[in-house]
Amino acid sequence: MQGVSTRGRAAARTAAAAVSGLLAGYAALAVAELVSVAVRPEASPVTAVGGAVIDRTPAPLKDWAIRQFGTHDKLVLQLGILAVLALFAMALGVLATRVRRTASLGVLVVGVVGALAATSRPDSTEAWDAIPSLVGALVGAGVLYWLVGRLAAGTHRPERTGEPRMEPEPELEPEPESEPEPKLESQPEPEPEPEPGSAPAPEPPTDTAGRAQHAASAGGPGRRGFLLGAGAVAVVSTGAGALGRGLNAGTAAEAEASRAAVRLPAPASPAPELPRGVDERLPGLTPFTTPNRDFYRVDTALTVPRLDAGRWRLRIHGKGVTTPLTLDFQDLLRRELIERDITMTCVSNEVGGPYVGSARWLGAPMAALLREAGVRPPSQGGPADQLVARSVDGMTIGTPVETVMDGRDAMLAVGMNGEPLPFIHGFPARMLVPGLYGYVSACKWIQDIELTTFDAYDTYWVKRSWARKAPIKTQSRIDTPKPFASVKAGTVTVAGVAWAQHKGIDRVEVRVDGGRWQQATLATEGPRDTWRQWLWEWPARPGTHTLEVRATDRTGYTQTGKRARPIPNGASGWHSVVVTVT
Ligand SMILES: Nc1nc2c(c(=O)[nH]1)N[C@H]1C(S)=C(S)[C@@H](COP(=O)(O)O)O[C@H]1N2
Ligand SMILES: [Mo]
Repeated sequence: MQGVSTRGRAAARTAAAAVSGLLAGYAALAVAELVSVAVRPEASPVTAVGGAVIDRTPAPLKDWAIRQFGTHDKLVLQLGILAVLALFAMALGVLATRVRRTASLGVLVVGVVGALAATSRPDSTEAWDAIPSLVGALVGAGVLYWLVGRLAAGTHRPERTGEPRMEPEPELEPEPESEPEPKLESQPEPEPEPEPGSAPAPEPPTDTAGRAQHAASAGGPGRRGFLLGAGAVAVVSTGAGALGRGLNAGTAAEAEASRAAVRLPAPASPAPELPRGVDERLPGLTPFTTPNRDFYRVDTALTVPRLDAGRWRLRIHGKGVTTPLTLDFQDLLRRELIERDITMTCVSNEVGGPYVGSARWLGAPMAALLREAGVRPPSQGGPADQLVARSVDGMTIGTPVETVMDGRDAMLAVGMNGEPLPFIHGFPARMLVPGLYGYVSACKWIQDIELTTFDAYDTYWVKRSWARKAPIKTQSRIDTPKPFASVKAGTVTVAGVAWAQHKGIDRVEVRVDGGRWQQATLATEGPRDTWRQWLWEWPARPGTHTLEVRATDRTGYTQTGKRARPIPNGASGWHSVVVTVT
């Protein structure tokens, strides 16, 4: 039975080594979190690596992730990164029992990857962003080296006194990695580290088993020494991490206080009152105005920027700007604000998808601001045809200057449905341009507007093969009945929304099983930049049926049935829903 218990001890030792690796990783992340307080929260490694992964994810995979996980995609990504790190850390821990220094260097290499990710983020302007990852990794490497040293000491260098060792190992066994221990009779020659790709050692490495066996005679003290060390690392790391979290949260709390203190002024130009009939209020039908808590969110930010309105500035500068401007939040609030109902849509929205929402926005008109800065649209001889908005998190969004100045209600929004912008929707200010997809118009957490040309500069998504210009495509969606719903034969109300922002919806038609298109009833028309509800009473007969919808906008254009993926300039095709009638 000796063999079995030896193997049991070897397993326990491997487990302890894996735990050492985990603790080293935990310590590294905790310290990095703490150090990121001094740099910026976005420079903490998981956020940085996550951001770098997002930037490099091919569009189809990104679309897939959004489809699979919806708004949880970022959480899933972070958990995934943590899982990979945990596996890696455990492997390094186990490796460290053989080659302690090499494994500890491995931790440093992971730190360098984190540092590179942090400095390669678009919002990273300073090499400082590397510091949290590097410092964290140094600490992690030290912890691994130390803990595994205690483990080794516990298993094959028992204290003669039988007392647990409380102080760190006497700066431990000098390398080479293979132990220069007085050889125990039972132990084979120290094995050289295998070459990458070399044949596996003919014998399983027995030093672990040998040490474990020896540990049996060593008894508890070594194990206790390791456990004390491990416990200390866990406690100190948790403290450091919590402190880091707390301090980062403190900054966030200031931002929250600044948002709570905002008093939105009354608009100089209030939103036209919505006719009652714009909202049919049918069960299952999307409401005309989307409450803030239900409004879709699409962005690349792993940590939502929480800006202090008091410190916020917006710069307007670039080609053809005769008077560069720098505005603070109060400057913006003091302007003649407009209030408008506007329906926003994401270019990533699939036919029938959820990334569309309508809110009542309050903001400063952009055309007036640009004119004050001396900007003229290209049609009046201005030299800049592209307006590039930059956010504090490094997003760049390019909009045609002509469109921003063509008379539509392009604005720097500060209010959404009667409250300051929620943080996730861009507090303290964001851009909105009715009629354009968000990625070419709706910069959140905006801090800079540069006038330039489309020839001179490609923005974030354009670099990733999305279109430079992207007006929203006329679309319609069936909200009820839901796909694969089962409904009772008789009159079934089919209803949904249709949108063609800045054009307006003229007609919606529905057909069943590829039959004749039939006119749907339109809800009362709202402002031109909003969507429009529609409904159709369907005399439903038993069986499985396919419902399809298409809209015609006020330019006379009828939605094409030709299916297109969202990339490069928005999905097209008719939304269809299969239902069973019983
Ligand atoms: N800073 C920043 N602004 C951004 C984005 C982003 O990733 N970062 N995404 C854009 C996209 S693709 C869309 S569709 C809208 C979504 O705005 P919402 O999240 O408020 O609905 O924001 C736009 N503004
Ligand atoms: Mo989007």
